[in-house]
Amino acid sequence: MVVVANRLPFDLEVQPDGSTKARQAPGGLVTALEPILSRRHGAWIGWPGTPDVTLDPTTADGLTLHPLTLSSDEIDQYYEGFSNATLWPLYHDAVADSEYHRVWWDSYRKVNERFARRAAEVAAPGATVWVHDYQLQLVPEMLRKLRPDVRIGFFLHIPFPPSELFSRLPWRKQIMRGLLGSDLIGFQLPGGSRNFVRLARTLLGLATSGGSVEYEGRTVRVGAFPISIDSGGQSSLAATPEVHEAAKQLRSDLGNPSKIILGVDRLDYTKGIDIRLRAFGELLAEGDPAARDAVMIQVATPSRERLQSYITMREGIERQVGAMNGDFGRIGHPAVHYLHQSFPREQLAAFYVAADVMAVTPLRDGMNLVAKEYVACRVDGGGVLLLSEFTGAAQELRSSLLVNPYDTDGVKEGLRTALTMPAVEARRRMRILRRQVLTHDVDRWAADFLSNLEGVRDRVAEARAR
Ligand code: ADQ
Repeated sequence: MVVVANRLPFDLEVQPDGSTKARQAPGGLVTALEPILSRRHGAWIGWPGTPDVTLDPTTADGLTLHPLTLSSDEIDQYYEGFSNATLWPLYHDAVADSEYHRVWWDSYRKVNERFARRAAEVAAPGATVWVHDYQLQLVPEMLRKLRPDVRIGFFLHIPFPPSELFSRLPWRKQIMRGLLGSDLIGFQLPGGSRNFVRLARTLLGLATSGGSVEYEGRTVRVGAFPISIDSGGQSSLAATPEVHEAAKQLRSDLGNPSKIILGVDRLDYTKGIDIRLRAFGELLAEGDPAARDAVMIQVATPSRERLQSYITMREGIERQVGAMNGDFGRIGHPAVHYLHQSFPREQLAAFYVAADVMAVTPLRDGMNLVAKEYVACRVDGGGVLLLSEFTGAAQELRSSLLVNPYDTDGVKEGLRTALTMPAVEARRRMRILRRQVLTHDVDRWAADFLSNLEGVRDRVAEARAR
C-alpha cells in the first residue's frame, strides 16, 4: 500500500554525517495509517517540508518514506499559489478571494505529475494507492495512465464546493478528470459527494447514479467518509495525572476565573477566530454577568505565514486582541490570552481539560478535529462545545450548541448560553457527544475507506473473470 500526500508524516533532518533522521510529526492521519502501513510494509510519498533538499528514501517502523524534492519556485507556485491561494479559498465558500494564474496551474500540473510518477515506481503490482487532499487532485488520472493495475483511492480533507463555485476554475474539467482516475473518491460529507456527482453529470456529461460515476468504461465510486481522531488515545492522555495537574495549574495561573473559554486553530481566515473574539468582546462591553469573570484563551498555530491574506488576517486578529485587553483587561488579568504558538499534545490536552467552553466557529471547515479532540478529552463528562453549523463535525456532533458564524447575535447568544448552562444539561449533552466520538475514531474511518476501496476493485476483478 502506498500513501501519497503533500507532506510526509515525518520531518526529515539531515545529520552532520549526511544521514537522515526521521522525527514524527504528530497527527491523526499518521497515527491512523502507520499501523496499517507498517503491517503491509507500506510506503508514503511526500514532501519533507524544506524546499530544494534531496533526500534518500528511509525506512522507519516498517514504513518506507519517499521524500520528493520541491524547489522554492514550486513551493511558491504549486503549494502557496495554486493549492493555498486558488483552491483553498474557493473550496471554502470563497470566504477569501481566489487568485487564478496560469503559471501556478502549470506548476501544479508538473508537481502532480512528479508525485504520480514516483507512486508508479514505488507501487507493487496490484497495490493499493491512497492519494490525499486538494494539492494532489490530478494524481489519480496521471497514475492510472502509468499503472492501470493499481487500485486508486482519493480522499479530500477539505469541503468540495457546489458547482456554482467550482465552475469558476478555469481548469475545472482537468481537475474533475484528474479525480475520476480514482476507483473510489471520498469526501468528508455527503454534500461534497453530491456536489461532485452533480458536476460529473453537468460539466462532463457523464452518466451518474447517487454514489457512482461512469467514466471511460469504469465505475468510479463516490462517497462520504467523515474523518476522526485517535479518540481512545486522546481520552487516555486526558486521564493521566500529569494532564489533570497541568489543567489545574493553568486555571490557577489564570487567577481562577469563573469560566475559561478556549479556541484552538491554525491561524486561518476560514476558522472564524475574529467572530468568537467579537462575540466575547460585545458581551464584555455590555457588562454581561455571564462574561464578566470569564477569560478567553486563543491558541493560534502559525500557518502559511508568507501569504498576504494570512498576514492581513493575523494583523486584524492581533489588533482585536489588543483592543479587547486594552478595554477590558486588568493588571495581571487580560481578557484574552493569545498564544501564536504550537504546543505538544499533552499541553493541548491540558487546555481542553481546563476549558469550560470550547469555541469552534469556522465559516467553513471540512471536518474540524479540534471539536472532536475536546470531546474526547472530557473524561470528566463536563464542558460545553460551541460549534459552527458550517463545520463537517456539526453533522455528527448534534448535541453541541450549534451556531451560525455569520450571525454575531446568534454567536453571542450561544456563548452566553454556554457560559450559563446548568451542569446537568452540559453533562447530558457531553455524554451524547462522547458516545459518538469514542465509537467513531480514525481507525474506523481508515478501515471503512480501505474496505470500500478494496471492495470496488474486487467487484471489477470478479466481473472481468465472469
Ligand atoms: P485543519 O484545517 O488543520 O485540517 P483541524 O481539523 O482542526 O484543522 O486540525 C488541526 C489539528 O492541529 C488538530 O489535530 C489540532 O490538535 C492541531 N493543532 C491546532 N493548533 C495547534 C497548536 N497550537 N499546537 C499543536 N497542535 C495544534 C484539515 C481540514 C479540516 C479536517 C482536517 C482532517 O481543514 O477540516 O478536519 O484536515 O481531515
